[in-house]
Amino acid sequence: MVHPQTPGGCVQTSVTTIERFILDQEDRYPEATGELSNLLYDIALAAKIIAAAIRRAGLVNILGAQGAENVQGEQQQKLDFLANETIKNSLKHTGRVCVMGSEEDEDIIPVPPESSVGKYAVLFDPLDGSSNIDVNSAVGTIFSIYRRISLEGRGTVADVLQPGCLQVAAGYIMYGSSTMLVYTTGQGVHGFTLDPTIGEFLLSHERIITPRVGQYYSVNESNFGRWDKAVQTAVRGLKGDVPDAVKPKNSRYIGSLVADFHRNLIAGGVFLYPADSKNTNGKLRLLYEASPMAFIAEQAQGSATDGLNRILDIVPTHLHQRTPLVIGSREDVGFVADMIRRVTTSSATSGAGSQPAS
Ligand code: AFP
Repeated sequence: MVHPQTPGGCVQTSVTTIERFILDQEDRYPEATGELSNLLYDIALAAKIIAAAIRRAGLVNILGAQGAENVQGEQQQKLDFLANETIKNSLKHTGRVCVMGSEEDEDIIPVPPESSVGKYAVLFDPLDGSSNIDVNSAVGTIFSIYRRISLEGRGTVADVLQPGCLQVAAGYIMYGSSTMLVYTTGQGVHGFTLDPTIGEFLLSHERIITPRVGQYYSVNESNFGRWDKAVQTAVRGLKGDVPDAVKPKNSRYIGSLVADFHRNLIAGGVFLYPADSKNTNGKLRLLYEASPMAFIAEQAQGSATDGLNRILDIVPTHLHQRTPLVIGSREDVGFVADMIRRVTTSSATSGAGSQPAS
């Protein structure tokens, strides 16, 4: 990582800020208007405000539930609310956005009538993994940007219901031991670490490539008994049941998608949130979680499926749609798909169905 103040006390005089990096990338496209670059800075600014609030959370009385429930019927945490408002306020008056969608809001979020509109639709999960907030574990923000498809006026729901393969940018901010912003505009994946002493995101991970085979599998195994036989067999395989097909992996699971995904992106691994008998379409949201992470995974040469099908090809039908997710190192995601396909086919031919194994 590049840090302006090295441990020896020597000041590093050549650093790449996120602003300079985005501008350098934009220079490669003479037709670029700069609108997307500015939108990415707007998000980076919102991230700094949220990071500062999270750092102070233990000191000021903003930890804990706010009282209201969000559209998923979950208790909204105070920091969820703050993060949601911060992002909306950072984007709605910029003239770069035509409509927004947030995991915390039931409907699309229009740009206020007094503000001009731009050509982008932005979707975000303002504070993912928020049940970890009270125990001081890593949480994150996830964002996804599409070019509008409506021709004029305020954006519409059609602008946000686009398949992930049409994203123009996606990224996440991880509020962990340090704050990191990782994004892609379809030109590779780049990571920046917030230097709190100067308040800037500095380039720390240029062109991230995820290992083809990972060392970790990440899944909430307390759901094991609720998975169908195909998923159970795949997870057993990752643990070492079929060493000829896949090297046994170590388990790591935080329960905060950004943190679990980020670790596997850097170190290699596969994250799974399959469907189960309670969450029959999986738990994670296609638009706010799966699609942006899938875009990043593919740009880092990893992959992402719903178990069988590519996430980026799914055409959403509603804002808060859920999907099963298997994401990470390419060969590991492929192994899970192979196992699911094999067990499902053999259960269908034997007439046994793919019910949970005993
Ligand atoms: P919260 O935001 O409610 O904590 O949910 C986090 C999340 O959407 C995602 O970040 C995790 O990967 C997943 O849920 C964890 O779910 P389980 O607690 O069921 O394992």
